[in-house]
Amino acid sequence: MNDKTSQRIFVNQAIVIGVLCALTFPGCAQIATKPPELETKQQRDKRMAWWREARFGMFIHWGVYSVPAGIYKDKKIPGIGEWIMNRARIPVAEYKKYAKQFNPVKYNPDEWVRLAKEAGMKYIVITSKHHDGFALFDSKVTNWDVVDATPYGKDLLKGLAAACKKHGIKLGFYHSQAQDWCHPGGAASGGHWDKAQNGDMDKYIREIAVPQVREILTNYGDIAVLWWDTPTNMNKKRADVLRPLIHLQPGIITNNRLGGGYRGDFSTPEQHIPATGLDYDWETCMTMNGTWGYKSYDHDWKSTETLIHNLVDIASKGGNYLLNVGPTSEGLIPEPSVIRLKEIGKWMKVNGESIYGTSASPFRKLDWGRCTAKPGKLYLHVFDWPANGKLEVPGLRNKVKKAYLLAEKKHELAVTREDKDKVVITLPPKSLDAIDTVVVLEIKGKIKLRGETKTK
Ligand code: H79
Repeated sequence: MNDKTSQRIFVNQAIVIGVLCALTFPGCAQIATKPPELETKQQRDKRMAWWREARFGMFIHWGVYSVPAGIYKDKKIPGIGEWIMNRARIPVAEYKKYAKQFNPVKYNPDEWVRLAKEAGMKYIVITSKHHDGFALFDSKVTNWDVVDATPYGKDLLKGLAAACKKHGIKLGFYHSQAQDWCHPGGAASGGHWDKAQNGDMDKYIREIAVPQVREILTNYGDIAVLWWDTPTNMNKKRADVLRPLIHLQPGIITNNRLGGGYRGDFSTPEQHIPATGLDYDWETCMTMNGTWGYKSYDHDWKSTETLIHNLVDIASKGGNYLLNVGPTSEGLIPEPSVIRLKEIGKWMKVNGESIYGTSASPFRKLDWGRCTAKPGKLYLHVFDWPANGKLEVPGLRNKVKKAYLLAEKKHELAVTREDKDKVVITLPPKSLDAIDTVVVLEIKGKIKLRGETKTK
C-alpha cells in the first residue's frame, strides 16, 4: 500500500469515526471541531494554545490507597503508593474494605484550587479512577466509587469542577482505561492475582470503561484534558471504542497513553525530563517525593530549588510540567507539598513572564543556567551567578536593544559585545534570587546564533 492510499484509508476511517460519533452522541452533531486526525495545523495550534501557554499544572493522585498509605499487614510495601494493591497482591474483597476508612471530611476543593493557582499552575489533572478501579465520582455502572463505598458518600469531582470554574483553572481527568484491579476483566500489569479479577476485557471496556469515560466527560462541565493511563492489554479494537468519546468535549486535549496506535496530542515522559526536549508537544509528570498516591512514611521531598529548576529546564525545552500532590484520606494535601507550592508561587509571581507562553531555548547549552524565549525576547535563567559578575551569552549575533533583571525592570544592565559571537552582560554583584534570577534581553529581529542553531 503506498502512502497516498494509506492516507486516504486513514482519512476515510476518521470520517467514519466522526459520523459514528455524531450518531452515537447526538449532542456531538453540532460540534464544529474536527476530529484531531483531520485538523489543519492552524486548528491544532488553536486547540493547543492554552496548554502551550500554561506550562505548569497540578496532578492529583487520590483514592482508597491513601488509607493503607504504603503499609499492608504492618509491612512497608516498596514502590509507588497507588500500586499497593498490586505490589502486595491484596485480594479484591480485602482491598475494598479500605474504602470504609476513606472519609475525607477535611477535603476543601476551593483551597486546593487556590493553592494550585497560588503556585502559578494553570490546570489540574485529577485521578477520576486509578488502576484500583475506585471512582472518585458517582458512577452509575459500579458501586466501587466514593458515593457507594465510603462513609463520605459524596462525589469528589463535583466540588473540584466548581472550584476550578470559579478560579479560572482548567480541569482535566486522569482515567485508567485498561487496568482495573477490582472490576472483572480489567487488565493488571503482571497478571491477575485474585480470581475475582478474571473476566472478559472487551466486556470490561464496553460496560465499565466506556460508560465511566462518558460520565466524566458529561457531568462535570468543561473538561480540558483527558489523561489516559496505561495501555496495558489495549489493542486497536478496544481503543476504537473509547476514542470517539473525546468528542463529548470539543477542544479537549488527550495524551498518548490510550493505546491502539493513537498518538494523542502530547507525549508523557514520566518522572524524567528529556535531555533535549521532544519534537512533539510534551508534558513531564513528576512526583514531589517518591510516590503519586499518599504514603505516610515517604519524606523524600525534592527541594523547592529542584522543583523550580525542573520547571525552568522543562520550559527551556518547550514542555509542560505536571507536578503531583497525593492527598491523605482525610482530604489534606501534605504540608511539605503545600510549603513547596507556595515557594514556587512566590518565584512565579515575579518570574512567571519567563515561563508562560515561552518557547524553547535557541541555545544548545548554557553553563550558568537555562534560557526561554518569546518573540523579541530572551529570558536568561541564571542558576549559578557568575563570580566575576559577567554573564556570557555565547553565539548570540542579534543586536541587544536592552538588558534588565525581570524582578527590577527599570534597572538596565550594561551589555558589551566582546566579539561578533559573544555578548556579555554586566550583572549586579549578588543574585536577587538564589534559585534562579532572570535576566531579560530584548533583541532585534529573529534569533540568530553562530553556526548551528537548535530549531524548534
Ligand atoms: O499514575 C501514576 C502511576 O501509577 C502510573 N502512571 C503515573 C502517572 C503508572 N502506571 N504504570 N506505570 C506507571 C508503570 C510503572 C510501573 C511500576 Fe511497577 C509500578 C514500577 C513499579 C511499580 C509494575 C509493577 C512494574 C513493576 C512493578
